[in-house]
Amino acid sequence: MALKFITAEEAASFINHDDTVGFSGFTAAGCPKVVPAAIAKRAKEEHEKGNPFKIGVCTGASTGDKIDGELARANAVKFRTPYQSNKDMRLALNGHDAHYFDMHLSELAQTLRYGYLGKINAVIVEAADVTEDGEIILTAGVGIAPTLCGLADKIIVELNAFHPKEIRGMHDIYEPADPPYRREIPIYSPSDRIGTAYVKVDPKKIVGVVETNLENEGGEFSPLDETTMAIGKNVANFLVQEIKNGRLPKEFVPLQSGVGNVANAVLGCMGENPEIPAFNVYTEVIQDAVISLMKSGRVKFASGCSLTVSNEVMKEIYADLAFFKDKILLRPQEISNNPEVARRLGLVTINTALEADIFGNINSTHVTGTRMMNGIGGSGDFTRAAMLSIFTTPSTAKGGKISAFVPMVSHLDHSEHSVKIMITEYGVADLRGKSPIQRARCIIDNCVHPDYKPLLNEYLEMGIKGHTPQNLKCCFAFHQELVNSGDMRNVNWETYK
Ligand code: 0RQ
Repeated sequence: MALKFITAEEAASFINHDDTVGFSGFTAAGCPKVVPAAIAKRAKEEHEKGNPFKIGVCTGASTGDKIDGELARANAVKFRTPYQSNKDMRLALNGHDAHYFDMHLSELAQTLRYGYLGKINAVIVEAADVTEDGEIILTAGVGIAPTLCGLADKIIVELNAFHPKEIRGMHDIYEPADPPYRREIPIYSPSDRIGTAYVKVDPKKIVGVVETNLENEGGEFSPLDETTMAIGKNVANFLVQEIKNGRLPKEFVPLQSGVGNVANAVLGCMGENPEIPAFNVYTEVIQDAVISLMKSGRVKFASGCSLTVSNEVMKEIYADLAFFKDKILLRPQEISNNPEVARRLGLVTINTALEADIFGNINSTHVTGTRMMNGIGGSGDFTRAAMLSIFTTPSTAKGGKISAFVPMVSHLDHSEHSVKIMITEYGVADLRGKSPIQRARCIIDNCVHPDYKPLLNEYLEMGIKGHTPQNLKCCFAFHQELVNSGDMRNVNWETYK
């Protein structure tokens, strides 16, 4: 069946008010770029005519500004799932202009297949290649594209010439059967290939192909600062000790690490540490540090859901595909983040806390318990299933006015039962085999900023009884003080008791 080439505006005309629309990609990698902007433009035009125009938006994870930014600014979002990190989308979610379901990333594909989120009317998918018989070669990110293509009534392809057709072979597309027919996912090592190189769709569903030639958005890393480097070194040194003490196998286990500068620094420090053997990565986002460690032989193989790398590194990969192609596999997030596989492979997982409490509970998502920052992302998929789950955070935020450690988290994403290790620029708190009061002492001694140690010690010294010694009148004093005076250091326990 011949492919029909259309403009972005024509593609946008296939999308109607109240539709649920899926987008390919994971982070800005692999996201369509011109059709979402055309949908946003269409929404604005409809609004000007007095007509409603809002769509449900399902993606792999966060996206570029072309999806989340454009659609949020056009007030064109009815609901959004499963993860975002865009300032305008954040405003829309926190202002109740759009509803947000913050979901474990591994669960979204099956949630859609089970029908819990209703019908998928259309999917916009970025491709490096598409054939007349319906084989789509994805680009730098997979996300939930295979599931969306299976479920959607209409498929719009953004054929992006920036990505070479020769990327074919870097993806491993696999969808498990749904219960009661599901079998084990047969991945026993990060490099195991279990699926196809392409997404196979019914070619009759492809309503049009829009040609582009555009780099991924964003993806640059800020220069590493002292705090980030100290966290990275603390993680690397801790893992070396674990190997020396026989608590991690000497050949090491695959590593998962979250997004951002801290994750990039941790990987860099691990790569530089000669006492850590060359390792494999089984993660969601493959960042710049992984690629540079691959070149130096320190990372042997990386399985992920996206190449969330700077454009400079993306070009490097494409210039030397022969080197990288047998060292990288891009999988759907249902597989890259699969808890069954994470538990089997015995991952060391490293994710970021927005705040933690002294008893080891983690808030990764809500500022002062109310305002959504980004979302839980894949951190829950990996943390609960890990062999060793690590959370990192700088000990303070906003120039010291906010302590990352509080008596009780204002929102809970990862509980004390799943969190094994906390690491800041000050040190490491090993929470394994410790009671709540022991965990609290360990975190205060090793991770908390000196400005906040006396306050948190005083909290414990209030003599509160109970297995977890919380004072229900004072447990949110840090947050209340931030609201009242703008600085958690001003807490006076007498005011709150
Ligand atoms: O604010 O942007 O105004 O400077 O939060 O903090 O320290 O720059 O760190 O960019 O790694 O983000 C948890 C949000 C950290 C992220 C979070 C303020 C701080 C700054 C950003 P500014 P940093 P990061 C991967 C897996 C989700 C869970 C996860 C995240 C801004 O890592 O979304 O790991 N994780 N998922 O000043 C108020 C606090 C604060 C605070 C920091 N306690 N209160 N503001 N900030 N702590 C995702 C995927 O699955 C794709």
